[in-house]
Amino acid sequence: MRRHSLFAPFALVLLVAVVALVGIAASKALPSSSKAEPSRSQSASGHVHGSLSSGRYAVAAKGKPPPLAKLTPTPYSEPKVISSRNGVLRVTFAPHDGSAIINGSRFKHTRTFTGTFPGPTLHVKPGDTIEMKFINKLSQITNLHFHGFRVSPAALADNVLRTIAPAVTSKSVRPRKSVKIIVHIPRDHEQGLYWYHPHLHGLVDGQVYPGLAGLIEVGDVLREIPWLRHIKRRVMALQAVGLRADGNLINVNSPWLSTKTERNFVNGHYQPTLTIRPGELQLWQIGNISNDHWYKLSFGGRKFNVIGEDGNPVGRTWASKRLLVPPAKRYSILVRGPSAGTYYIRSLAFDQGFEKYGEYKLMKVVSRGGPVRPQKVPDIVSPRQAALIRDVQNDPVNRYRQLTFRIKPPFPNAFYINNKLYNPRRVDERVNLGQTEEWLLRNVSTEDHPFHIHTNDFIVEKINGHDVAIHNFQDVVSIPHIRHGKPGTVLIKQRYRTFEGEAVFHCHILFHEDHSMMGNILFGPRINNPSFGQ
Ligand SMILES: [Cu+2]
Repeated sequence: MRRHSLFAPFALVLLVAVVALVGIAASKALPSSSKAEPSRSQSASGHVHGSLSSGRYAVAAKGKPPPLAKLTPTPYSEPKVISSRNGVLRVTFAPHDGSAIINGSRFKHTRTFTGTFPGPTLHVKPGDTIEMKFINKLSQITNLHFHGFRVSPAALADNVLRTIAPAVTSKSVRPRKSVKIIVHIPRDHEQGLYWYHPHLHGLVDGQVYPGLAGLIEVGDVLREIPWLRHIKRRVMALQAVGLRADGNLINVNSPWLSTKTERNFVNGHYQPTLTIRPGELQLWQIGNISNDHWYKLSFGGRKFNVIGEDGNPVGRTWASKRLLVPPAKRYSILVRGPSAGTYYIRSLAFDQGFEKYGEYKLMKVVSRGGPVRPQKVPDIVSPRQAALIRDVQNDPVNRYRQLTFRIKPPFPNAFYINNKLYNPRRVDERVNLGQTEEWLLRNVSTEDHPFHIHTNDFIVEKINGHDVAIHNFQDVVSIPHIRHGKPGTVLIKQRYRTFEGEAVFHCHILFHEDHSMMGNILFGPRINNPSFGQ
């Protein structure tokens, strides 16, 4: 987005190239009325080989920015819910280019699964099966990831190494071909908030940003707290996009897309208003399904009571006045209505090392109505999760690995793990089911990276060498950037519980992931270790 200092010489060359190429494209190919902005170049296979522009690292745009859409707050609402019935969730997803309503107005150059921004919320229970009919109506390849799910990463399930070709190609229009995605959710699956998005390496940023993302609720995070089962529940999908006054989305790779032109949306609404009664306890499940935005949530010094993180119930409730929500992170929190009045959920200023976010209002909270009898915030949420956390803490470490995250120009393919760029044909780490490992994640770059691994979640033991309280399992953790020459570090511990197959670990800033900050992990056969359960 903004100019990257190391990037300057390359950027200059790129700028010349962009101007030249866009000029040629505009004069030869595009009708003069076309308002489409230049986007990534693609080979016939759909893989990206270099970019016309470099997204976050694009050269600073010169001249006048396009006028931005004027946004006025619209009422709070939630995405449409699609629920499983009799153990099966049947749904058709047809990702396509088009337009969608964002904050009450229609915007072009969105990409959606079912026409809505964000996508529908899927409700499933542990033990259910998702049977999805998937019709790829994009002009490029794609696939689908169930972020945070502990399910098979193979075959027709949560397989991000799968390539789903377009159903319709520009050269020959064939009948719309659908494929199946079938995901069996284990009976003992953790219950909480998850999400879905495409995961085709090289194309993820450009598919998630314009709208190919939505929430999934698995079971009920309040399942083990019977006295709170009937409280008001909300799910909130956070997304960041740039909207132009002429009704177009600012392209993900446009030099005009920056923290200054992006606006933030809750379920597709700009600064919506929520209501709560004084003393009332509500469950808010918040998911950051943006392509690269970081939120630092605050309720004016009031406490967020965290009962779930990344779809995992906590053992014991923990509370915080601020919640850092890196890309892909989810929190399930209990919020208590303050005394009657108007309040705001703000995102506070946050320096990610590269992006410097300012403070802004995300939602308005109106507390009104008669006070309710205050419900108690539970101390213990899930004894079962607490036991599993203790077990994994006590597991002997079968192997210790170190992963170093580095940014090394030239851009855009500058994002390394252990000095390697992602190669879909290479297995980077081989592990075995039934084993427990510690990984030291080291960040030697000047920006934070949100680390994510598929299939098996982890506990975080240390950050920058200091012990941290372990409340719950996670599937995303921010690796802090280098400070005063000292790499940022996070020590995680992970037990490989179920499902053989190949999956990935990567940075969840999607531009970084697309530009190779990713590796393949092979979950090999179970090595029997009598001291472990599953
Ligand atoms: Cu990153």
